[in-house]
Amino acid sequence: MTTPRIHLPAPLPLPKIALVATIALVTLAGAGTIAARGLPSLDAARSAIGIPVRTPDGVVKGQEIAVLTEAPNVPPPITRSYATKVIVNLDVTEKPMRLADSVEYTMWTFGGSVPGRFIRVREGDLVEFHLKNAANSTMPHNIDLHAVTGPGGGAKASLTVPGGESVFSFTAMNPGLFVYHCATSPVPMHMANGMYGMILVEPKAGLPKVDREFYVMQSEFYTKGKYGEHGMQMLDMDKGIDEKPTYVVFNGAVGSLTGDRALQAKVGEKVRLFVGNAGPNLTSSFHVIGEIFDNVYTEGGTLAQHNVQTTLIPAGGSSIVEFGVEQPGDLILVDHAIFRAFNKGTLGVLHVDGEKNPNVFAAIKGLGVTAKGE
Ligand SMILES: [Cu+2]
Repeated sequence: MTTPRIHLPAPLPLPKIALVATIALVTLAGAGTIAARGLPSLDAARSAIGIPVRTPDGVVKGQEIAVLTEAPNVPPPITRSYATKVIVNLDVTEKPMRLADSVEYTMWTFGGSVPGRFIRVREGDLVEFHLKNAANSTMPHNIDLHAVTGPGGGAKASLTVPGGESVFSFTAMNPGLFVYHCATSPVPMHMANGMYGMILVEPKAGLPKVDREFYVMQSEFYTKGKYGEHGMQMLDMDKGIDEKPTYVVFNGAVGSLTGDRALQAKVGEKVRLFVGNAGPNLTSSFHVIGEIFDNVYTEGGTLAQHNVQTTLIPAGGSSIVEFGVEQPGDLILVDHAIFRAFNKGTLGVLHVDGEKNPNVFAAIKGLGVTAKGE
């Protein structure tokens, strides 16, 4: 009869015993704290972030006139290291514009385009906003910028009759990518007619350098006629109330980012898209077919997410997405609520030129049918 052998672990040297005992004591103490105070990790997270009550010191150096751009262009990055007074001159005009091939719509615009002009300021800047309403406008208009801390985002102070001009000022206290829109009654009508755009408040430290920046804004149009029905189209308020858009588009029209108007980049470049969603109703599932977002500043705020396939953009919200382009070809921008992309117009192209890298992607054997350019 053999005696079963019991293998005992080698005795711990003294310093290791001390370490294990310390860890055990700290763990026990931590458990006691949780029991006594609830959820200390949440408290810790809150105190780390804080809830600042901001008070601008009013110290600004000099002044400049804001460079405003039409989508898909973005004003140049801000190189200033101090706050200044930025004068924004934005003119509201109402005019017939192309919604799709042979389809026109009387757009109400901020700066003559849909979406409205892109505004770029720096955190801490004092913005003096001049809103003019063209003399031949049929309506009063105003502006609510989500970057504004103040009544109605500036809406009340900026209500402007045809032929008039309103001026108000605000300090851009929170960095981020913000939507602006008209907030004149009836608000849904003004928004459905094209009155929206975006303002970027660059953080004091700036944004990481990239090779290309583009401005893309999704929105819906509700027309009396069906999708693609030729001629001048009128707003269908019932479709708006039912949230059943006829068109869902990027940058104000079907095909605004395809063919000759496709966005352009080269292999090896870093791309940043400032993406907004004006709604007025739908949430966007923004996706780029053939790419993965390396960075996503969720909801246009400060939190950076990584390795994202599709980012959700609420109506009246935004997202900043960044990615490196590694392979030539056409990357396709869509709302991945996919009927919108293929049947309502939410389709754009980022064309990438450059050398193929078979280590990134290689088509080995298919059905013998190769699409042009693949
Ligand atoms: Cu308006």
